[in-house]
Amino acid sequence: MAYPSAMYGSTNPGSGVSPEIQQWFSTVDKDGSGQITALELQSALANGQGGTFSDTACKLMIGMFDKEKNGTINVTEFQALYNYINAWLGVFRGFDHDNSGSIQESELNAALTQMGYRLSPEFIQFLIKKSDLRGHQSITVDQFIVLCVQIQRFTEAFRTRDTDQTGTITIGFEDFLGVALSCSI
Ligand SMILES: [Ca+2]
Repeated sequence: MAYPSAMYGSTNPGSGVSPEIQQWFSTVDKDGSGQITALELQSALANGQGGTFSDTACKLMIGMFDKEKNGTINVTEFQALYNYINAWLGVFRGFDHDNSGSIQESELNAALTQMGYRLSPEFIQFLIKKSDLRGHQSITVDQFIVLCVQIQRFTEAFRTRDTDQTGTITIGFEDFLGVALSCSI
């Protein structure tokens, strides 16, 4: 088993918020509270990216950038999230070789291989099936983000326990439950 290099982009938003982001944020933040929820984010992504992101993907991303852990993000966090999504869109487009707008088995295999994972064809098929519940044999960009983030979280949890780097760990029951419940989305 080979470990991937870090996939997270910087979550540091830097100092300024661009006018474009500020404007988009204001449109989404209908009540002007200065905070947006996963639900509001979902409507923004539906309008802004020409597709609808799943509840799971929106909650995942809000959770990643919501520093106060109150389920909402402010404009600075929104900009970091926006950059993060754009980076993922770039990765996704790079691996969608046939420009179908979705990732097929061979494309997912290429993507995960480039990220440093060595996974069997059977496991790649399992990942596709798990993401694509309607049996369409392909995954969308938000499913791709959720999948990659989840794999990365579990990999990180595994790596910290695989101290001798053999690709095998012994794990206690409670530790196992802790990993499963904290890494799942
Ligand atoms: Ca494709």
